[in-house]
Amino acid sequence: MKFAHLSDIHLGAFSDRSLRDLSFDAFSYSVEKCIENDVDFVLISGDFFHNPVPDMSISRDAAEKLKEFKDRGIKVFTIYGSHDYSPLSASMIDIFEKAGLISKVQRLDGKKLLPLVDKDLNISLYGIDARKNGLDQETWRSIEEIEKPPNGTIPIILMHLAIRELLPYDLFMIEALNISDLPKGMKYYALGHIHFPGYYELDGSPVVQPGALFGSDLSDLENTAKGVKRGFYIVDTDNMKPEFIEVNIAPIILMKINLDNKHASSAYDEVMRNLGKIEKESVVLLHLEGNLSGGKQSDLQIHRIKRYIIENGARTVIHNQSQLKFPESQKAKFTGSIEEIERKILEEKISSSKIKALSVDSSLELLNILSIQKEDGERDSDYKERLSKLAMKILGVDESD
Ligand SMILES: [Mn+2]
Repeated sequence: MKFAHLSDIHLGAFSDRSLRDLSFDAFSYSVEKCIENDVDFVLISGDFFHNPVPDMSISRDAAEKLKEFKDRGIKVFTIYGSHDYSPLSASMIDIFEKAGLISKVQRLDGKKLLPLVDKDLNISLYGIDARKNGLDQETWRSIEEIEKPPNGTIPIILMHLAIRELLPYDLFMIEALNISDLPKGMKYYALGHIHFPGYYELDGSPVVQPGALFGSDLSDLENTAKGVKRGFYIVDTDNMKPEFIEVNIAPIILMKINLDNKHASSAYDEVMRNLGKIEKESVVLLHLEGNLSGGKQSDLQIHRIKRYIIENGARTVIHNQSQLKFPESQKAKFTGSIEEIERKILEEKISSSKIKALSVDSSLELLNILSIQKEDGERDSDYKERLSKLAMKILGVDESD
């Protein structure tokens, strides 16, 4: 018997359309590979979706893929990840479960963890759901007893949390369990949460972390560009040996351009000078860094640079200039708290404005609207409407106009 172990698929992550599509393609390709390899069941160790209530189109496409498993009698088991768990509303995972496309594994009786026993597959699945950030280990720490699996079944546990021994070097400071904290006696430990692949053994049983299937943010993509492998595992239950199936859906290229002591307007030329051959359909991560000698944001001509890279074959360009510093002279004109600085800048701009402007207070109110967060489960359209209603009110515009 064979099973697949995937994790951190994060469907619906990324605002960039191409990246969101690629993350779905990675899942779609993995489903194909699972079917091709004749797996009997599939484990997903959390973060199937990036949000508990994802976009309708992503949910539809995901349902279509899960249906391909169902039509072939391949059962899919999951736990909540920190991203697809919602304390307030139902999660899309719950809807898929009700529709019979996926089964949630966690069974708790007070402080006792029970297995989900599947007689057809002869497996006992234990699962620990994640909660929101920081609470990932809370459920696990509260468990006092684990019910024994029925004789002859294979015990497997799914967990969405960090294990110290499987952390990459640069995450060493995050809160994590030790391998010795894991319950003994399982034949396979299906981990999720950390976006790097990792492998360990506990009393001869594999402790496996597939990592992110594609990634959920730019630092994941940067790690892919630097050589971190993306994919999932297929395990033969005869020998419990996990085999990594690489999922390389598009080339991801990191382009770092150092602009130390250069004027902002030289960015375009520097990119041209450093631009190697752009692989077709690649994702280019353009990182501008360094201390500029002069110039301002608009001198960088980001749009022109992006257009050039796209015209030369890239699928998309994601630009990051968090490590780029403009000259000191442009900074620190005002000092104080953020609120005080905002007020001073507005006072200056409004007093020098030749057109009729809003008052400083109204401008600040308007600015504050932009910091209102979307509520958990709120639809994009409802959120936009809520914000624009508030803005209209401040502007004194009658909505029926
Ligand atoms: Mn994740």
